[in-house]
Amino acid sequence: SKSRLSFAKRAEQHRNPLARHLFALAEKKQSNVVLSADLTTTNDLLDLADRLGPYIVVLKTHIDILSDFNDDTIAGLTELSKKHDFLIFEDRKFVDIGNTVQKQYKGGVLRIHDWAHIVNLSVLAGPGIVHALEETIKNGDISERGLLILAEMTSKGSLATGSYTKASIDIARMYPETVMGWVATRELSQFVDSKTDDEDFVVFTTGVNISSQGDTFGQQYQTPTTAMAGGSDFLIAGRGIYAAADPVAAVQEYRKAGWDAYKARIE
Ligand code: 5BU
Repeated sequence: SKSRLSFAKRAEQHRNPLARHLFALAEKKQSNVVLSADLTTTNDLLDLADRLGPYIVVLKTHIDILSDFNDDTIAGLTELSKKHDFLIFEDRKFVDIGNTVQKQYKGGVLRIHDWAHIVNLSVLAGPGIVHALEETIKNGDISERGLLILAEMTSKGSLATGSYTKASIDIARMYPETVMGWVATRELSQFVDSKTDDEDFVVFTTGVNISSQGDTFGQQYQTPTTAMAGGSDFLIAGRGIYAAADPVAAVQEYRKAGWDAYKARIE
């Protein structure tokens, strides 16, 4: 496992350029916060991204929840990602056969591949989905694009456990050039073969909230501190930050909690 190494070291050693960029950004901004910016108008989304951009390393979007998605949405996000130096992660959760997913990733009105550095997917339908997305990435002329596999989910009763989680990791390891890591609640070291120690899959953890245990639809939270102690690398938080009375104060609190916990675990 690489969780005891510093992000600086992991940036130096990583084979994937997007992972290197991410680790370097985290060191530079002293933050491992991914803001889940689940707002539903372009104005609200861009306003939040502009105010909180300095404190985060990745902005996670659900682009299909916007009521007024248009070209300015993407122009605005792209401009803010450069202004504040954060990556964009579209939480699209691709799940179909490879041929369909390629079209959903490249085309449609959303043209996700054009603007999202990171997207995620489920391996419910087997490895073909990763093959298809990887082909789009490799054939495209945009260099920094990466995939995350949904190895676990945070909601109560999730079926992404046990052999499903293990299969997610096995498939990730088939595509190390484009799969930069997975979304999981913890390190999953029981599934990762420690013999192959040039591997360094990045762990993104959703369901992070300092002041709540969950919601009425089965969301289950842990804190930044427990997530980092469990082997997470990047903390994804939504309502805990954007729905706080003062989102700027909240993001600073999550950033400090995440960074302190990161510092405490490295060698
Ligand atoms: P919250 O407001 O911090 O609960 O938002 C969590 C976000 O992470 C939201 O955008 C979900 O769609 C997303 N999510 C999740 O909550 N749990 C998961 O297992 C995965 C994504 Br994968």
